[in-house]
Amino acid sequence: MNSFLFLAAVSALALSAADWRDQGVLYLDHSPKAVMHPVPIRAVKIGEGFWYERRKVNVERSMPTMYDLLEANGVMDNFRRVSGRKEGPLHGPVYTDSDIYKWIEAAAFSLQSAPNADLQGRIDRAIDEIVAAQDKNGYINTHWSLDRAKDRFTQMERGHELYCLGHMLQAAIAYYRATGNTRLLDAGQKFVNYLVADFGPDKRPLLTGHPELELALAELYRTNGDKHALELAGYLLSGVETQRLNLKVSQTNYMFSGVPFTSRTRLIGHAVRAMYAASGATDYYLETGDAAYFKTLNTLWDDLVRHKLYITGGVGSRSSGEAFGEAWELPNSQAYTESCAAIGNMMWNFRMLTATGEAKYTDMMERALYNGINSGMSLTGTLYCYRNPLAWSGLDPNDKIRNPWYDTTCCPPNLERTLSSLPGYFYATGKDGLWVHFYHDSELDWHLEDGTPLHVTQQTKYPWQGSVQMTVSPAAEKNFALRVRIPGWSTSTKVLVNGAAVTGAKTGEYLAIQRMWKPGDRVTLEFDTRPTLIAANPLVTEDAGKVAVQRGPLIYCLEQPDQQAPVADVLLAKVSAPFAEEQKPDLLGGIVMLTHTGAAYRKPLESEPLYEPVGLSRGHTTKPVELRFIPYYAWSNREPGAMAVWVPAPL
Ligand code: FUB
Ligand code: ZN
Repeated sequence: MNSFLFLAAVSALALSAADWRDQGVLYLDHSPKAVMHPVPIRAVKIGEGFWYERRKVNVERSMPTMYDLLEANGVMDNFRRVSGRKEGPLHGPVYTDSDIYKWIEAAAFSLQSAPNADLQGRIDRAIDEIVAAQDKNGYINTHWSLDRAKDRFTQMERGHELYCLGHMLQAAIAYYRATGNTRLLDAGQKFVNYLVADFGPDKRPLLTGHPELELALAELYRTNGDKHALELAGYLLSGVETQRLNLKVSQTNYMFSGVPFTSRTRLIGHAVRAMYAASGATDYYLETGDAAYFKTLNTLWDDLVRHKLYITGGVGSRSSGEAFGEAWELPNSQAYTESCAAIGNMMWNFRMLTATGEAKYTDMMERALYNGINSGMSLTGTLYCYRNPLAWSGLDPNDKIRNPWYDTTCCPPNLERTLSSLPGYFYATGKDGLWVHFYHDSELDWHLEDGTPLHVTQQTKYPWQGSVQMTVSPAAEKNFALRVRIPGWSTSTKVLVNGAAVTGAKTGEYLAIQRMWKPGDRVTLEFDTRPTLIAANPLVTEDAGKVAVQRGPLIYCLEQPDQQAPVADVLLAKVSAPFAEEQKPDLLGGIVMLTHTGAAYRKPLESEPLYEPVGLSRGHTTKPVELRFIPYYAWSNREPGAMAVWVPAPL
């Protein structure tokens, strides 16, 4: 049997054996190093509250309007051009195909939560156009077709051929898990089969350039058992082709994927590439248990949290090369912090969580999700941030941070797919029970790993309030461990089962409550959401002498419309003074606003000299003002103006 037929046989066998409906955002049921198995998206219904409105807007506004914009900007015409269905020019940059793939993935995730004939119709029409543009040999990429077909795989550092395939596979898998339909998956598998047949150490060299295919190949392997896909991921991560392709790879190279993954010692270069490479490498570790990968992943993670992480969960300081900076190089207004990079951070940490069960990874996911990712989409769902800076001068009213469309429009559909896959991040099963990662009004209908049906509800106003009421109802009395996450920001937490206190809760860890659970058992969690002032390591020079405000998982900021003085002129007066907390149901979709005593320079700083002798301290000429903080994610949803996360304070 030739390898193509063999693969087809493997694929058909695995596809009929596994129930597509039961596969989560990551399908880890057979992954040897996974300590938990995420539940499928459809098992979790998100109720009223924080994410409900965001997700509703995502389905009703964001995805339909983004699809229309993809059409209007010629993304689908690129496929029609290659299939011969339409004549015209090629549109967009080299990675343009990936945007419709990410959109399909987003829409397919939402179908896993609820049917939607409009989105389903759009997906089906898009798939029809895509499949029609595929070459007989399986190759598909509209940029490298027709007159450019002769140049395929000649510019692998920048060509994005495999990056686009990675997104195609992810879209195909999400759609398969929504519908059981394998049309796009078959097309993606055909391209993979072509790569496996023609490329490799003893064949033609291959390189991803922009990592992405690696994690998609691992998920393909999990979906249909195609071992060649996993081997291909390992080959790409190994960086073995650097020499054969005569690439000048250095530690500061813009291209991240040419470097053998296990030789990395710090996060450098393009931030999204780094996050996707780390995600793919974690996937590879989850399947193979290769210890060298795990060691490198831990080294990189430490580099991230000790040196390169924004308080919002955003990553990537520099616009030049969309890259990480040096250690502690974390500028605020110049922060690049691309939405896709924060999403990549969440993706990587989800994988690290499933490999270890350590809550520090869930904390990181939550930090990115509520702040640096959530800021990426406007409350209307139709304007997006590509960059997510932590300060904004507001001096140039034409400088718009939120836009409906970008020439490189990678972030909008990435934000959409994150929101539509959200229920899939809430729970996972393990061999001895259930893991609870996130909190929100919600309902879980699933089962333990021995098959016992399990219904769990959460009632909460999280993140606005720290109290979570859960009911835990196995179909019949059952002894198992319920692992509830105690967030790293909750410095004192109470846990009760049926009103009786449970001891042992530790901040930033999972608490395993092992007992005989009966239908209707009640778990109460009381997290401490009191606002906290955070200081940065003084080596972060931009934040020296400043504080940031955190309440629960939310990072706050000052925005001009709420202030009594220019944002640039204010200080937080007394760090020991308490915050006032006020629910504002009609402001910015409903928020808790924080107020604190502050001071403002009597003369606006913009009228002061650039330099002056020490001793003429401007601090003596202040007047009292009230500082009003809003959650960072909600900034730039009103008239354009200044914003600051880090505020000067007498420390
Ligand atoms: O190169 C494809 C995508 O475009 C990257 O992930 C983003 O950073 C943007 O450069
Ligand atoms: Zn992006």
